[in-house]
Amino acid sequence: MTTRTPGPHSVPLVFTDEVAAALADGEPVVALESNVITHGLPYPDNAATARKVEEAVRAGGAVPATIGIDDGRILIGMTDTDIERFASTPGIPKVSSRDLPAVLASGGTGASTVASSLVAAELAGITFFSSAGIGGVHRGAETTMDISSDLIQFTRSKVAVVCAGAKKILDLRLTMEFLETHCVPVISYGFDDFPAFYCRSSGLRAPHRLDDETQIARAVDTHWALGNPGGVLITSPTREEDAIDGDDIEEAIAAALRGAEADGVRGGAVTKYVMRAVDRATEGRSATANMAVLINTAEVGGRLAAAHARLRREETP
Ligand code: PSU
Ligand code: MN
Repeated sequence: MTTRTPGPHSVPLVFTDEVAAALADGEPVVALESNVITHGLPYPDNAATARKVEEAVRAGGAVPATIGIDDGRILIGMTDTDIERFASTPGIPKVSSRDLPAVLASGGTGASTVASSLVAAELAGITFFSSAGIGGVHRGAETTMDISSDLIQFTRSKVAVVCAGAKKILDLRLTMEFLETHCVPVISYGFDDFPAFYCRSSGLRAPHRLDDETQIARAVDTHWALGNPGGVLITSPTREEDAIDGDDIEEAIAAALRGAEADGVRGGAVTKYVMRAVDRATEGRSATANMAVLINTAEVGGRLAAAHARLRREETP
C-alpha cells in the first residue's frame, strides 16, 4: 500500500502497490465503482462478481482499481480483503461526489458511485473508468428533478467512461438530451444504438459510432486537446447471448416504479428498490444478465484503456 497525502488539507489516497506501479509506468488502469458491490447484488454474489469484473479488466489488458472510501481515505484499488469486507458488511452507505467532503472529513467509510469514482480517478491520475450502468435522468424527473450526479460529473472529471448505457428504469431519452446539452461526447463502440444495460438497445440511436479502438482513444485525447473539461462517454452493448429483450421487462419496470411510488420510496433509494423488484419479477433472469453485462463492460473497458495507453506511448516522443 502506498499512501499519498499531498498536503495538510488534501485528500488522502491509498493506492495498492499494483495500481501505484502501473500508473508510474504509464500502464493502463481502469477505475471501478464499489456501489455496485454494496448495493447492486446480494452477498456473496456481489463479492464473486466484483472479483470477476476485476479479472475481466485484466483480460482486456489493464489493471483494475476498485474505488472506495475507507476511514476517511479514498482507496485507489482494493485488495481481496477490502472487496470481501465491502461485500459482506451491511449498511455501508452509498457515497456520491457531493457526499465526499463530509464523509472524508469525518473519517467515514462508503461505497463509491460512478460520480465519486470519477472524482477519485482524476485525483489518482487514472484516465479510464468502467461501469455497466451509469446513473441518468429518472422517469418523472420533470416533477421530481431526480437527475443523477453522475451526469454532472461527466462534465467535470477528465476521465473516459466505458459503460453499457443505463438501465431502462431511467428516462433514457432525457438522459441523452442532458448529455447532449452539456456537451458530453457519447461514442458508441461498434454498435449503432445507445445500449440499455442488459438490453442491447435503448431504441435510441447513438450520436457517434466508432469501430476502431485506436480512433476511440484518439477521440478521448482530442476532447481534452480541444480544451474541454470533463470526460467522454463510450458505450458498448452486452453480448447478444446475454441480453434481455427490452419489451419483456418494460411491464416489470412500470410495476416496480408504481410500487416505489406507493411505498413512498424517494431519491437515491429508488434505483435499488426498482432493480430488486425487476429481478424478482423476472425470476432472477435479470440478475444473471446483470452479472454478464458487468463483466463484459469491464473487459471492453480494459481493452479501450490498453489501446489508449498504447496510443499515448506511440505519440510521446
Ligand atoms: N445505474 C444502474 N445501476 C446502478 C447504478 C446506476 O443501472 O446500480 C448505481 C451506480 O453506482 C450509479 C448510481 O453511480 O447508482 C447512481 O445513483 P443516483 O441516481 O442516486 O445518482
Ligand atoms: Mn438522485
